[in-house]
Amino acid sequence: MERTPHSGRRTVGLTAGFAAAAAVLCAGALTAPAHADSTLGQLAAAKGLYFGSATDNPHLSDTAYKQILSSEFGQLTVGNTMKWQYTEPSQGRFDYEQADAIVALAEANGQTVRGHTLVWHNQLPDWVAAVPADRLPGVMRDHITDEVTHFRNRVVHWDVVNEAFEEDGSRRQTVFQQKIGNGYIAEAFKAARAADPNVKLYYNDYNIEGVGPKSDAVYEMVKSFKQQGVPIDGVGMQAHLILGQVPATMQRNIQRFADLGVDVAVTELDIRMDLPRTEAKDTQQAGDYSAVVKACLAVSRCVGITVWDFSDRQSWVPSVFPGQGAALPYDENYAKKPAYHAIAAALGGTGGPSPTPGTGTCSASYRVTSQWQGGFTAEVTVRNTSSGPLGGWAVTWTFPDGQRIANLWNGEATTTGSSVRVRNAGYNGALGAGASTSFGFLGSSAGAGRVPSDIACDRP
Ligand code: 9MR
Repeated sequence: MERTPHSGRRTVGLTAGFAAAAAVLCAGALTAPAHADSTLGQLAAAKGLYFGSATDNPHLSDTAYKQILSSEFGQLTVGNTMKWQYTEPSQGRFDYEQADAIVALAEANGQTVRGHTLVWHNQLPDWVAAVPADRLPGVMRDHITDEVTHFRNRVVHWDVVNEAFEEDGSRRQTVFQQKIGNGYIAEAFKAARAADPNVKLYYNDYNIEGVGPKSDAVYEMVKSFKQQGVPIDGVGMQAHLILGQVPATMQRNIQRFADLGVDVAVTELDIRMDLPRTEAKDTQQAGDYSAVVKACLAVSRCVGITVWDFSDRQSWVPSVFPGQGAALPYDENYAKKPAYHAIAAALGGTGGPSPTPGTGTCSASYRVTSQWQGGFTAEVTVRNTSSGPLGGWAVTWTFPDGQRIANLWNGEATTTGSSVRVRNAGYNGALGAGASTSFGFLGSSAGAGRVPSDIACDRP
């Protein structure tokens, strides 16, 4: 598809890509192995879009987390601390300290920032609901003006209004809807434009990824904004998706918004599953992530994709949907999951094993992650202990207490009696100097049994 110099993807994507590449070059000089695989941010930038992650202030004290956040992504979204509750906790008292910390980190890393979010019914301080109807438009405008002005030239997109529609396409009865009426969304966009003529202004919502009553309603709103000259530049499709349920109409839906003359961004992507993870679910999830990336890539005005944090350790999903989770491309221990490799492959990366076997050496460590009557889960971390590349690995051990593997992910197991040999999967064999990956399994036995004493790692 033809990409014009005026398309949103070209403008935003190249800026992000350039910056991300520069950041990685700097990091590379200090720590990265010479032949490190391209990051998701770099792969996306090469295709003219960004690939980013949401983050939140408390996570940044975890160094392993921060290292991946800083190196892998071309864009960050401030997951919480740009919301009204944090930025104007009482009327006229503005506080950007926490959001500034994330923006400063992004700037230091050469990452762009999406601003999220100015007007939303959630995480709204109580005082706003108490403002009389005739004063609420002014209060809303003041909030937008102050925040957009504060972050002028530091964020590339603003989610101006978030989640204003119900599933049936009617307006959500928020305090803004009830006290200001239908016009509040247009008023919010006008205030944001007045405060920053350059930032891209987005309407953002969930369950608008496919064609349906809710996305139809957003479509009609965008169409009428365009007709009336209300300043809108983009639509954010959050994409909090369920395993196996990427809407078949996603690409067509992105395209119809693009055809109205706005950009589209996938703003909060995660794909949740019923726990526990299994190899089959991981494979399905990898295919689902790939489908989303391909739908975006197919439309030139789809400017980028953001995951709603990158690791299952920080995901919002388990706390809101009990029994569900494992929604992100990295696991709780920051190992890349099949979803990660599928995203990389969809973005044009190799997504497979290194073509050279490598000369490195490796180590393996075995850890029981949970246990119950009759079963357990364990995780084995494989590390390239040499200063050269490792093209593949095989881990062996003997179960001391009659344990059996019921289901194993991120590797291929062969067992003979109590002897086990696990080879890398197609996508996690190549490890740069010092890098690590992990595989896991569900085992059966009375309890977890003892940890094997003869665990060893070698090239296959
Ligand atoms: O990830 C955010 C979580 O930490 C907050 O507790 C939650 C409060 O509603 O908001 C989460 O982020 C939401 C985002 O701002 C808007 N779309 C849905 C996201 C997940 O709930």
